Amino acid sequence: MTTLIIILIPVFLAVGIFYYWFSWDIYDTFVKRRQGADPVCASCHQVFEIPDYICPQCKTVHRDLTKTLEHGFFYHKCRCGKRLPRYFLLGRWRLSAQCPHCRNSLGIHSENLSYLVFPIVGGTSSGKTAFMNAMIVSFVDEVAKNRLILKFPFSEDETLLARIQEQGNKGIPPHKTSERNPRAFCMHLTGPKLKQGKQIYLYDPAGEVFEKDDSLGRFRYYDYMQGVLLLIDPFSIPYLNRLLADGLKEQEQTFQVCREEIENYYGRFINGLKGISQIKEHEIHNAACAVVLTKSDAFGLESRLGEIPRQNLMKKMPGLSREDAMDHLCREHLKYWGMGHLLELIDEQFRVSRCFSVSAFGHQPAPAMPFTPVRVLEPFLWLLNEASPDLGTLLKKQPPILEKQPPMHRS
Ligand SMILES: Nc1nc2c(ncn2[C@@H]2O[C@H](COP(=O)(O)OP(=O)(O)OP(=O)(O)O)[C@@H](O)[C@H]2O)c(=O)[nH]1
Ligand SMILES: [Mg+2]
Ligand SMILES: [Zn+2]
Ligand SMILES: [Zn+2]
Repeated sequence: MTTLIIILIPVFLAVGIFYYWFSWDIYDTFVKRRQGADPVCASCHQVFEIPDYICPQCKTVHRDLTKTLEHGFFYHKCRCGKRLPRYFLLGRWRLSAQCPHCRNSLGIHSENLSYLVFPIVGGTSSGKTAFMNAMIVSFVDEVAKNRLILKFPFSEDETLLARIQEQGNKGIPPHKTSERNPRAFCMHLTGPKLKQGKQIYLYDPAGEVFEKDDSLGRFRYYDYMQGVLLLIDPFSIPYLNRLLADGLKEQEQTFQVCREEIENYYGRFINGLKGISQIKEHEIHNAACAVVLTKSDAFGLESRLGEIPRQNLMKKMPGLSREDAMDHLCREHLKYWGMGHLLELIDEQFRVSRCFSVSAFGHQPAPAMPFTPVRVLEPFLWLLNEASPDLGTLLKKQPPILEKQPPMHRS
């Protein structure tokens, strides 16, 4: 009896270890642990452990391919006869994959991938779409300089980029966004110096969703985002809005100002965030918050929040980096304009925050005058660095380009 037990123990152990290594846990062991996050659907925003895989021969959808063992141990035999690899190491990642919830394609589905998710938050006409468009166009150029390989997992995003570039060259402002719960704009980055692929998701909903208390509960990506781009239209800040009332009235046909006060939509955003991510009342959210003051070309704002005042401040305070100097300038102005309390809230509620000033157009839009975006990459590169320091370091290696002062407009 004792001899039998002595023989059986190693047999059980061997079977256990064998099962562990060759069961679906291998996914965790070799890939998921490296990846650090579950796949995310760009369309319905759900997170899931394993996508559905599609047979390349008969297009049958296979759920839980990695878990079902009855049709084979290493390969799953499809009803058409095709053998589908069950394990990452056997090439499962080459199969087309789709979201198990909404069945939309996952586009590029390499299994060595991490997801960097950044929603844009801002009221109607705060400049979200103009900023996102300028940021994407500038990012594509930046990536080319850094020998990173950029792909678009979904062809519609590539088409959208071409349209944005064309409209930017003609100086045409974006249309108002109608989609309230949009799919993400996706970019996929790899490169010889990047150990792990990055899938970047940007979300730009219509500003109306921030005007109602209950609209944000559907935004599942608030739960797993690594950073947020919180947009503030400076001209919607009551102090500036009153000060420039006449000029704003005169230009209201061509220059739209966000009607919603930032403190209102920030409050709704935080409520939505708390509801979804279930963080407690005084808990700090682990994401980074980039506070972005838009439209710096308008009404002479560039002379207060632009390159020249930044350089002047850096001369006065030699220890300040370029980023710190811009943060300092923006914070001082926001406090002066009565937004000190908002800054305190942001600092309390997020792991880290930083302020930026940008112009998506570089000047007031005029026919056939191409947009010349100003500093639009700074908030994005900062967020990327906060979310993924390996990517941030690669992008930082490029020395910053000193911007030209954009043409000044009426102040
Ligand atoms: N001068 C100037 N105007 C800007 C800039 N960015 C946005 N605007 C103005 O703000 C308007 C609204 O910009 P959008 O980017 O469409 O704003 P949005 O936040 O996406 O608005 P919704 O889609 O309605 O939520 C534009 O049509 C311009 O009039 C900028 O960089 N400079
Ligand atoms: Mg928009
Ligand atoms: Zn098949
Ligand atoms: Zn989905």
